[in-house]
Amino acid sequence: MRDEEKAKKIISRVIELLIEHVGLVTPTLAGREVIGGRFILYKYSLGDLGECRIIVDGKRDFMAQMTICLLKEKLEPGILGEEYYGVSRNTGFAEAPRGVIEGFPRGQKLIPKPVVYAVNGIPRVSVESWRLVVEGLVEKPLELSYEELLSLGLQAVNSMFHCVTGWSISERKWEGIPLKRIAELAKVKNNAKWVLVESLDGYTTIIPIEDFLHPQSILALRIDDKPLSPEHGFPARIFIPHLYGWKHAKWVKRIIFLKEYVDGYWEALGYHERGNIWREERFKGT
Ligand SMILES: Nc1nc2c(c(=O)[nH]1)N[C@H]1C(S)=C(S)[C@@H](COP(=O)(O)O)O[C@H]1N2
Ligand SMILES: [Mo]
Repeated sequence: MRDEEKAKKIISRVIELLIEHVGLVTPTLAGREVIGGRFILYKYSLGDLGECRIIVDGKRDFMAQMTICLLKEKLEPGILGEEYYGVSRNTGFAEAPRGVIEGFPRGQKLIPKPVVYAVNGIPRVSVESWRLVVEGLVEKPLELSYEELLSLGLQAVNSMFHCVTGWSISERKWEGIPLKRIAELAKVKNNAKWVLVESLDGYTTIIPIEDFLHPQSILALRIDDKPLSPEHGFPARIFIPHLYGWKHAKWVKRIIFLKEYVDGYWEALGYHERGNIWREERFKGT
């Protein structure tokens, strides 16, 4: 199979480089996943070293990219070079997405119910002691309780939701605090370029400031007139209609404004810095 051949070619090159720098490594194919009907993700296990994910673009005759997740102390990312390593970089910002809830993005299929994702499990949250912390490049760090958030006033956003793996759910009524409002309350400094969101379970994701401040971006507390359910992120999750689902961190604990880009959980595994659904920004470098 052609795509698998391409993946094999990349993994052999990676292994050569690894052998040169760390010694003998044997990859074993651990899984294959079709993403967005267009990319094929091959997961190779590298034993102790971690995992190597190779993404092949089935349509264009070109090896899209790969990202390698290794024990940091064993291997510095730089040695694989930009071509082979999913180098984190700011690829610039999109024009404002045309009609955020209009149309249907390429490579997506509607399914009736969202799939629940929880890479680190579903945390139990006591809403009385839960606080949203807002810090980093702000003049006024915040610590807000659930009640305080509610009192800021909710904005409804009727929108679909799109997971990067290719499933979407139809329009729902998401309600929450505009992220722009939170940024204003914290008096975000103008050198802030990225927003790292951290969840109670340790999950993280990173969002460009432009997308964070978009008028339809909210810290969602409710869906379809009910509070979020525990598995869908109670008490609060990010909801940004024009970004893929992995940017919608559930069980949010901390919002940190940063000057420089850092990888979150999926970004470290090769997912895109921004993740705009209209530009099909699924993986870094695509
Ligand atoms: N804390 C946390 N947030 C998360 C995830 C996760 O594993 N942990 N998965 C993300 C991904 S990949 C998607 S598609 C959506 C899925 O939302 P759902 O579980 O409510 O369907 O949650 C996102 N937020
Ligand atoms: Mo996702």
